Parts: sequence; C-alpha cells; structure tokens
Amino acid sequence: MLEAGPELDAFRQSPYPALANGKVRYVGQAIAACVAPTRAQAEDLAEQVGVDCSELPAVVDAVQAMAPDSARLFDTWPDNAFIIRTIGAGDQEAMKQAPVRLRRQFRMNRQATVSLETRGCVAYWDQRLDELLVYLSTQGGHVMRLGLAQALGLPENQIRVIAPDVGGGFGGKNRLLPEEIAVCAIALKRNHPVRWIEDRREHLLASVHCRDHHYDLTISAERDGTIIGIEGDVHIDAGAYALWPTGSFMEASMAAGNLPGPYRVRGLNVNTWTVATNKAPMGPYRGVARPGACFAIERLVDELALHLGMEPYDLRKLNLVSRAEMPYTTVSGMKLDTGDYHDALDTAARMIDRPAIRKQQRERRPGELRIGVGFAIYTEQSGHGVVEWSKRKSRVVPGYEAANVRMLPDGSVNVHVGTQNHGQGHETSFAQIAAHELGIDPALVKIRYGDTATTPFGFGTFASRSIVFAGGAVATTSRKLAQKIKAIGAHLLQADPSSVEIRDGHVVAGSASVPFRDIARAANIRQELLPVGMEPTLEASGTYEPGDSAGVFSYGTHAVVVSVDEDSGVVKILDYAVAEDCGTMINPMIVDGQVQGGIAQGIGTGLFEEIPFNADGQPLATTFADYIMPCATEVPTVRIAHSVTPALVTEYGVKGVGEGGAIAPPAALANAVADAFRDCKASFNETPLTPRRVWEAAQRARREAGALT
Ligand code: MCN
Repeated sequence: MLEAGPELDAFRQSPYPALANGKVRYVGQAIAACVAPTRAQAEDLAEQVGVDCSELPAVVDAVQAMAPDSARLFDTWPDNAFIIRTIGAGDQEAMKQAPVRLRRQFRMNRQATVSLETRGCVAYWDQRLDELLVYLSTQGGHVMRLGLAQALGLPENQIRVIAPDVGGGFGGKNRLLPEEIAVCAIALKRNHPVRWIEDRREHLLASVHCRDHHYDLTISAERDGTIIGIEGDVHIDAGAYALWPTGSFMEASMAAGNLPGPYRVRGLNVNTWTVATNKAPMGPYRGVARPGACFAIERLVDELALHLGMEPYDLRKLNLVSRAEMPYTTVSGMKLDTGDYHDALDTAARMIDRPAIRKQQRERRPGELRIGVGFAIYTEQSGHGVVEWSKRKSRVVPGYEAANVRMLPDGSVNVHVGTQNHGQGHETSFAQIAAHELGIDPALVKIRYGDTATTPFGFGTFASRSIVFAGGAVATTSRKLAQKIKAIGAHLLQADPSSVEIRDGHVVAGSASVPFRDIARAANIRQELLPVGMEPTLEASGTYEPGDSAGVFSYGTHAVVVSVDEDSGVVKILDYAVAEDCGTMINPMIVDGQVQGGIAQGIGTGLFEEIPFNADGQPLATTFADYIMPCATEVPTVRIAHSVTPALVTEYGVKGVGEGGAIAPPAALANAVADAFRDCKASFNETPLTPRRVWEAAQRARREAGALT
C-alpha cells in the first residue's frame, strides 16, 4: 500500500486501500468494483452488491474530533490527528502585553474541486510494447506513474501515462486516487481495456475535497492600530485518509505560515491540528490553504479596524510591508521578494472609488438595500523549489523542470515539457517564450506535453509553478539551441561566429543573412554543410530551477462592492476590481483569464459552495441541486489593473499567477458584507456567506445593538 504524507515521523500513516478493506471510513469510499461491457450494465451489477457492515460512531467535526472521548478513525492512533504542529516565532511577550487583543473564530467550509471535466481513467496492457498504457485525467503524468508503479509493483518503464486533453483540475487531479489504481489493477488481470469516468455525484461525494479550515485566533495590536501578533489554533479537517503523494499536510503549515499575510507582524504563536474525520480525503485546491489564511487575517484586520474606530483602509496602510523593506522576511519565515503592496491597495481603492461608496452609504434611505465595500490583500508564493519542498519533507521534491527543444528540417520547432497544461494556456505562453529566444514566429512552435513516453520527466502543473519552472526551462534551452543555430549560420555565411546575430528567423552578418530553414536543413539532413566535427541535428535539452528556491511572491488587492438585502440575506456583487502584480507578464491576456477564473472560484468559496455533513457523516450536497456553483450571472466581469515588479531570481522576472485570483475573494466579500452592517458591528466569519448565514448574523448583531427587539 502506498505511504502518503510528508516524510515526518510525527505524521501518522493512514493506509488507503483501493477498495475498502475491513473498515469503511467515509460515505462514498469505494468498496467493490463492478466490470461490465457498458456503464449501464456495470451500474446494474453494482446495484446487486450487498454490504454486510455495522455502523460505527461518526467523527464529523475537526475540533470535536480532538476531544479525548471522541471516536477514533484509526485504532492504532492515540487521537485523531494526522499531525500536530506549533509555529511560534517573534515577540511572544509583546503579544501577551498588548493593549488591544481581539479574539475571533473563522470557518471556511468544505468544498469539492469541480473542474469542467471530472476525473477519468482508461487502462490496458499493450501486448506489443509489453506495458500498461494508462490514459489519465491528471495534472502530472510522470509523478502519477511513480505512484502507480509502486501501487502495482511494476517497473516505471512498463507504465506509460498519457494525459490527453485535461478539462481542468484545480489541484484535485494532482493526487492518485483509489479508483485510478483499481482500474489499472483490473486492467492487469483482464486482457481488455478498462474505463472509469467519474460522474458528478461521485465527484461531489468522494473526489478530492478541500478547504474545511477552522480558526480560533487572537490578534494583538497597539492602540493606534499597529499589529503586534497573531495567536491561536487552526484545525484542518483532512478527511479519512492522506492522499498520495503528499496528503493534505501542507494545509496546516501553509495556513499558519501565511497568517501574517502582507503585514508587518512581530509575533506568531499558532497551534495546528490536521485532523482525520469520516469525510472524503482532502487535497489541494486552487490557492491551497491561503484562501483560509487570507480570510482569517483580512477579517481580523477589518474587525480590528472596527474595534478601534478606524477605516480598514487606514489600518492596512499602517501595517503593510513597504517597497523599501523588500525583501522582507515575515515572522513565519517567508521571504516576500519584490513588490509594492501600498500601490496595489491604493490602485484598487481608486478603481472602486471608495469615497463614492461611503457617500452612497451615508445617503441610503430606510428600506433600501445595504451597500458595503470590502478589501482583501493576498500574496501568492510561486516558483518555490528544492529548499521549500524539502523543508516541508515532501515525498516528491519538485525542484526543477525540463525542456527539450527541437528544430525540424523545415525550421519548425517542437518543444517537449514535463508540465501538464489543463486550461492555463501553456501552448501559447511557452510558444511565445521559445519564439522570443529563437527569434521566430510563435506560430512555428508546437508545445508538447502529457505523455510520459515522449516528454522529459517533470513534476506537473500545480502551485503556480509552470511559468517559473517550465517557462524557465523553455527559455534557457531555447537559448542554448539559438547558440548552435548561430554557429551554423555563421559557418554558412563564412562569418566570425561572434559577429552574427539572430533576427526574424535569420542569422545575420552585416548585410548578409541565412534563413533558419537553410540552417535547419543543413543540421538535420545535409550534414556535410556543417562545421567539421559539429554534432548534427538541432536539438537541446536542459533543466531549470530559479536562482532562489524559496519562491517569488505575486500579490494584489481585491476590492468588491456588494449590496445586501437584510430581509433575505441575499448578497449581490455590484463591482469587483483587482490591482495585481505577477512580475513580468508573458501573456497579459492569459494572466487576465487566470485572475478572472480564480475569482469565479473564490466567489464560489465566499458565497455558494459547501458540502455540509450531518452528525452521522452523511454528506448533504451530492448533486448540483444542493451544491451551488456560481454561474455567469453571479460572476461579474472583473476590472483588473496590472503593475509589474519583476522577480529578481527567475527568467524575465516572472512570478506565477494561477492561484492568486482564488485567494482573496472570500475575505473581500466577507469584509464587504460586514462593511454594509458596520453600524451594528455584525461579523461574517463563516463561508460560504449563504443568505441564511448573512441574515442570522445580521439579526444577531442588530438585536445586540438594540436595533431589533
Ligand atoms: N503567465 C504569464 N505571465 C506570468 C505568469 C503566468 O503569462 N507572469 C501565464 C503562464 O504562461 C500560464 C498561465 O499564466 O500560461 C498560468 O501560469 P502559472 O501561474 O505558472 O500557473 P500554472 O501554469 O502552473 O498553473 C497552475 C495553477 C494552479 S496551481 C491551479 S489550481 C489552476 C490554475 O493554475 N488550475 C486551473 N489555473 C487553472 N486554469 C484552468 N483553466 N484550469 C485549472 O484547472
């Protein structure tokens, strides 16, 4: 059985069988596999499967799961924690002595990852090649092959994973799941292809679940609003098992480590529990832990401002790390590399026209909808490599990416990479990079990925790493190839190699030039035209890692205006603006798409998406009738402003952008709703902000403020 989770003695193992064995730990866990010629026949077979099992007490709340008398998921564990950690750093005494201490609880409820296409797997034994061919909807075929090889007991060169066209993943397709192992195991037994395509119900029930954070935090500050520190407890409900390879252990450490956010925080003392419950296992989802951490810190900032009678904007300005302080190491040890956080806040505030909203609020007449404006600032660590991942004791350390760049005899170019595009537009942005380095039209470049038999080993696409790592590998490898093209061009022109340059698909020496087509022809099929001793073909391979593997930080401010109907609790988004900075942008249109798409998901987390469970561990949202997704009518067209502060340690100064959009919306939305109820100091500290939650929180606050009897 696969061992999953970090390589830490303190992390308790939760062996996860492909089909339940002895104990079923969550509703939706696969118990038996039924194989038939069609899906309908297989479903009929499944109907006939009877399970003889007795009910055990269910554990459904991560905080209560740590009570000494709680039922336990694993008999050999002393309690229900996969791992318990404390992050303590900075000035502990100052926090205790602080003149202002404010305690709040926050909850970000459980979600599913809901990509456009669900998971799917087809496997068969290829008799000719003597290997298992696995078509898998995955974010990283090479790493999945490692896991499959271990689970099936096959050498890696007898497994080929092909990820054809992957319709989104958002983190959920970056884990090896039991159904995938089961399909491959069955294919090894039967001389026939075996297919399993997850349906929506299976997805909501038993695919990778995410979020499910609980925070109980105290922020301490001076009376003028200067933040001193953050203390408290973080519980992560990780579900019944750790998923291969890394489980969900990053949630707790990243949630705690990101609590200082972009602020000057002097002290941190946070206990974290990653807890096993009778729910589907948790995995990564766009933003990984940071939407929860951002929700907690950004709500704390607004609550502190309310408590001190300050504008949240002013409190943020007072505490934000300034450009002059960069690089700034946070109290949790994260190195914020470059950027201007004040500028992002000012830009977003200008875009949303804060004074106009305040005026509108002052002029609101009784009976009209309430209006609120909310801000949230996020940072997004991206491009982190060997230092960061080995510090996290990850089983797989994604410290580099590789590229192979080949110019064919007609001058067209194939680039093979080990990352896996699944909606991020790598075909376009990586082709731009190769074309830029080679001095050719991007239309001549084809980007290839998604087949372990043809691409270089790579770690796949997650953690907003592809632009830094794979983009860097494409850049440096293309540059290497450009040198060879220049050398051959100089030889054909009978010019000194140091005097030639590449321009517009030609090698140029003064007024003479030779087109790449001739150079590629010579290199590939007319070897006698090459300099004596030069290796034929035009091909370069290489790996790349950034100059500092601690990561580069994108950041931004989200500003949102909402209306709230206090009779129904319904929240509507009236305006949404973002000021962001992801370093140098390779393709601004793709960057905009990533920001907009991330925000759509953040709106889902903030207002709509949730899988609640009853006390027996029964999930209560397993169809789209109960699990509410934001649709086109709920997601506004976001206005986006870009600043460009290049990273110092990556090719071109790029930073990742894939997750940032999803991090800040829950916090910005909750701050906006709270702002609409500033007069009665209502708190909105649990996502999603459903009409019921909003209505109840507002009623409670208004009752306490004496506005209701
Ligand atoms: N880009 C750019 N300039 C920059 C930064 C990025 O032009 N300074 C471009 C890149 O070239 C790439 C895209 O933006 O085409 C995203 O790049 P990057 O930030 O490196 O993120 P990854 O490609 O590694 O994608 C992973 C990230 C994550 S972690 C999740 S989750 C996510 C996301 O991307 N899942 C997605 N975006 C998604 N978009 C779609 N459509 N579907 C998903 O499943």
